[in-house]
Amino acid sequence: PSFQPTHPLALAPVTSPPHSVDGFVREFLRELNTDAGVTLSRSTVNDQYLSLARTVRHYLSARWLENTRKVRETKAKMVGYLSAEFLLGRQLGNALLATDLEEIAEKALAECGIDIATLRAQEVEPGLGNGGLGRLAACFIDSLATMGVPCIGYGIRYEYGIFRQTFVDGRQVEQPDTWLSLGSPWEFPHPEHAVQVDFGGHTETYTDGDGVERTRWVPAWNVLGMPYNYMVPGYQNGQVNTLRLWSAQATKAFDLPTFNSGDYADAVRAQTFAENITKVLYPEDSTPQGKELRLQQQYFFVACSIRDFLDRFILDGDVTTLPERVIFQLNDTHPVIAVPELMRVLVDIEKLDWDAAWAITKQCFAYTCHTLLPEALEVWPTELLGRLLPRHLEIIYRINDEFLAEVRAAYPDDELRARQMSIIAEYPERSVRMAYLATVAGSKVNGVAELHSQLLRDKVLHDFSEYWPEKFTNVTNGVTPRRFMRLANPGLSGLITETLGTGWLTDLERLAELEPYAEDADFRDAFVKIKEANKTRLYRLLQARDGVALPGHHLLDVMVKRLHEYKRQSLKLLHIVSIYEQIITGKVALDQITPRTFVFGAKAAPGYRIAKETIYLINSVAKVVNSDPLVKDVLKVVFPANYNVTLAETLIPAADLSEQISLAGKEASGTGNMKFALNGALTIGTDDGANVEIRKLVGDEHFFLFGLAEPEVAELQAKGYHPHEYYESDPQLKATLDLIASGHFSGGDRSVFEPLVSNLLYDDRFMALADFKDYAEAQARVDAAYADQETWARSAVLNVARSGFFSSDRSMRDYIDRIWHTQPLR
Ligand code: B1N
Repeated sequence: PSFQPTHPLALAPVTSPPHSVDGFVREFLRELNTDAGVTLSRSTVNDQYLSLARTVRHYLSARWLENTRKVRETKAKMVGYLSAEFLLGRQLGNALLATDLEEIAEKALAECGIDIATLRAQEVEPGLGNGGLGRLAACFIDSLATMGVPCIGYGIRYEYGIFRQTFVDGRQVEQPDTWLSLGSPWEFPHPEHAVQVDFGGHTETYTDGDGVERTRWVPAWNVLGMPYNYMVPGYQNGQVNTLRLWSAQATKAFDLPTFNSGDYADAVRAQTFAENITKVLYPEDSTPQGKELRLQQQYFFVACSIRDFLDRFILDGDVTTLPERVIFQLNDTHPVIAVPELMRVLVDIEKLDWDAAWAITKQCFAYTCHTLLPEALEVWPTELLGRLLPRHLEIIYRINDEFLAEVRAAYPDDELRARQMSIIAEYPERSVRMAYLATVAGSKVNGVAELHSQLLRDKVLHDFSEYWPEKFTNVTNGVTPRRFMRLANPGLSGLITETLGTGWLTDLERLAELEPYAEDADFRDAFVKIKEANKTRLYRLLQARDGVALPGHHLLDVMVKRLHEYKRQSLKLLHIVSIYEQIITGKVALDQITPRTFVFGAKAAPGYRIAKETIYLINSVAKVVNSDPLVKDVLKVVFPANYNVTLAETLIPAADLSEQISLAGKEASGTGNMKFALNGALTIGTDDGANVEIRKLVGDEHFFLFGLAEPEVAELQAKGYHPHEYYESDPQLKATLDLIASGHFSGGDRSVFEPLVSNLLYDDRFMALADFKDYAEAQARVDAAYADQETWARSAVLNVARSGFFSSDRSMRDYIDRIWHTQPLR
């Protein structure tokens, strides 16, 4: 739209409100009065929070509008980060930090008689992700904004994010996450940019005006994609990028016929049907269920996103310029249906010929794989995909035919190889292997840590890496130091700034300059005091939130991550039960025990039986241990419900010991491991994922390594793994498992944990028993190290000093150099 304003204010550029306490107060009260429609004296905490959020937002708007304009005008190449999950965490603190308004806002609110901490606590975090994958997306967009690189994140605005976990008698009970119910001040709906998305129906061929044979899709139904924009502010640099999340609504075309036929109830049902698509986040982490609604979600958001990008950034309509304007990064296989979608748009709608369209498409995508677990690699039955997206299935078949022709030409007489590499699997049912489709289409394929990328090349995508060695690369994950250091750990951040000056938060390798201070007793002292204060802060929170009281002087041993067998929470639990068993049987004296508090945080996918039983076992052990007077001074086990980003921000800075104990070769990277190291916890871990790189950087003496290495795991698997043999040959392991089986933690009922114990004894897919002894020995080394507080503090400081590599800014630089080839604005 173009029109000519005449008022001088309308002609001037948009400006920010004054950066002063008075300016802020004025802006805040105006929000409260005109938007919330209340006076200060009558306002609720929620009114105040919403108004504060909107006030902070005002300070970002001008730069946001300016950035978007500049990207359009300069035709800068953008990153289009396509992700089904963005686990953002609370927005207020980050927005205040980005705008450098923390002090001003605090003072301004104090002058209004409001404690800003109360308002901060009012925010419900948008839990639009499951775990590491979704949080990684959030860290990446933070880093890109901070580096001034134009990026648009595209995802789904789930009405219900990851479920709220509660415990009822020790068992997980899921509650809906109603994050939108008190208002969502950070989002801007843009109904004028809504996009129609089609589904179902059939395809037909026709001859166009030029006599060319073409295909068109005749869909059966459609929904409307409603975009909601979120600001993604860079750290104090004036850059604001956009995150655009899509919400599904009924289209008029969809419900009007029913409505007109007089069946009002059915018309409303139609609306509900459409809205179902973005109703809820699938709560499986790493093991997605092949549900039709999930495929609908995936297609829905990528179809909206591609249409949106073309409409808003390819203003001259010349789609052949697309590779100069965007690189779409596929965050795992969840958005991979974008590949046939772009082909459909280019061939069927833009009327490009197939080869030209394919040449463009191949340049526009790159693929990140986040797993190695075979059950986590998404496949869609062709029956389902063809029913929902008939044209896309045809396109996938053609991509596959042409690809296999290439493979057969490159490897004549090797039909087995061609079949192995086919995008279409024939068994157990004909289906589309989304990871193969992404690999064929992507300009690059990357894993998320050195070891993971190596295993991708050697195993999961072996034939592909042989065929296209240059396509494969690694980008080790990272985390944003703004949220996970500066916001989560203001104490440590203050000490670092006092010591190094400013600048390290956007140049995290500068933490290396802390190295000499590991030898400085005053510095270590300050460091230890901060750790203690962080523990106190955590214990206050857990007291208020979960009603648990914890002793101050224990070693704080933390395992927080999704509950999954491969991550081996059960191994941690065996260690705890083993210590407890040794105490109650008198094998060790109490004064030999290092007092420890064990913290678990973990959600289990609602349908994951063993995971839920493990939660119940942890809570059952906690109950017995915590109420046993014999061990009350040395052992505490706590499992606060509903671990999320907000809790992580208080928990991680308090930890002494970080548990990263997955079976080697199973955890693609891990990112919690990095957050702990950066906050001065020492790691006990296997040689897995990014642990390998953490250990290499911090040094063996400052890392507690244990367990089988990946090649040993493969070897043991090949020769046959018999967990029962470990049980028989290790008396302490036997005593530990026997105590659980005896009913000691289940009021004498031996049947309760029988399935879990049997699973460990006779199956143990992730070899917890094989690693138990070595784990216990490594824990003994932890105790010994902790006994010397000076040495421990030195190691903790060195962990911080040597972990600068794990900033997501560095990950972004790697993506830019190796994959995206984009530039910062200006
Ligand atoms: O992605 C993280 C890694 O640090 C973790 O090691 C990895 O486990 C995690 C299906 C996933 N891989 N796959 C998923 C999530 C949801 C879903 O529906 C799979 N998450 C990971 C970041 O690279």
